[in-house]
Amino acid sequence: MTLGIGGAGSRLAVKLDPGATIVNVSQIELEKTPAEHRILAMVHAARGQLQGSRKDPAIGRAAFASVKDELLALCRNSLLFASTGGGTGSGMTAALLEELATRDDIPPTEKAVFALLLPHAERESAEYVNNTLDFLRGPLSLAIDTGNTGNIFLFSNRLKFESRLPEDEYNTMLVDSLQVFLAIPEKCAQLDLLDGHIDPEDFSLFMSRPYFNHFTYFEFDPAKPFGEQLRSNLNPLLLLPDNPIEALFLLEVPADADPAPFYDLIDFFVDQEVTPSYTVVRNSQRGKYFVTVSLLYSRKPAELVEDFSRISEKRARAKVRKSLEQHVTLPRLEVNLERETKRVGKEKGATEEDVLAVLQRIGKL
Ligand SMILES: Nc1nc2c(ncn2[C@@H]2O[C@H](COP(=O)(O)OP(=O)(O)OP(=O)(O)O)[C@@H](O)[C@H]2O)c(=O)[nH]1
Ligand SMILES: [Mg+2]
Repeated sequence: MTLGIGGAGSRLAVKLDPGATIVNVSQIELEKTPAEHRILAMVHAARGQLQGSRKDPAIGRAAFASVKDELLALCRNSLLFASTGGGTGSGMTAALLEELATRDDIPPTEKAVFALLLPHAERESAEYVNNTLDFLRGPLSLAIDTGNTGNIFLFSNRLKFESRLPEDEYNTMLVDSLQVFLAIPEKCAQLDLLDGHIDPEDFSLFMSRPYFNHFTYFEFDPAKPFGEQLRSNLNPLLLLPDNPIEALFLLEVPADADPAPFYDLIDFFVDQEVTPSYTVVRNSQRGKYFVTVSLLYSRKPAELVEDFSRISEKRARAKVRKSLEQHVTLPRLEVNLERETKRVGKEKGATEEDVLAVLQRIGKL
């Protein structure tokens, strides 16, 4: 089952799965996206049904009440898409995550997997950025702490803006990329097995773990260290990963090539104290080794916010810093300027008179 909430969420969900269910507060936006199932969430506003959440997550949250039971049932064992910037996607998904966090342990087979789309902070509006910060720090962290979500993919719009790509083309890139990862169990079933074995149950269990999932894929050259190749082939559509807690890989070996290089990948992960799940298959269609790898990693809320700011530039970093400052209260330091200056002056080899003269000149004393 695939679910899409809000504008971006709906477009991505339907692109991945034409049978997806989409949810919106806007009847117009709902009708614009061809989907098999559409759910209109109601907002009881004085002016009747709204055309959108005006980038206000409070409206998305309020609308969640009207579809709560339906969404909770639908999100079981589902893949849910939403942007973290818009009002509908982030508000409704925030309310859903908070609801999931209140549940007793959700069994692995019923966990929801989240594909979240983050704005490119340097180029997108302050509302989108602030909604994202609230979302990452609050509901997302809460739900992960309770262990009640499956994997979380943190997609970013950075490359879309940097490469000036049309929205629909970028959506296709995101979905195609995700498909490569999701195709692992199918490839394991269809191609000739050489070593290891990831069956659909193993794959579902991996997906049900409450961690961030950074996946990527590339042609692997067994003559070079795997770690270097992984670092230079991280997925540019996703936020950067941290050290993995769990890992999974599929190595496709060309016709007549030796499967043994897969031991390099195992050694690499074992060095990081991770025992990976893996499958090695023969794929005669390939001229070179091809690896699809997924790293599950965990982040604290503040680190998540930093990850988000790391992909942004100066303007956005200032915005993120301001927002962090609002939440971190630093103790006030009482400093006697004259005493402190004399101390620093002494350390630096200047006489007290030199330092005091400078301070007087700049009007500090
Ligand atoms: N890649 C991509 N990004 C999108 C798309 N549509 C919106 N966005 C991004 O998603 C964020 C806005 O969220 P939307 O999903 O449009 O908003 P919404 O959830 O419908 O909420 P409201 O419209 O405010 O009610 C911004 O960061 C946009 O750049 C899309 O089709 N593709
Ligand atoms: Mg919208």
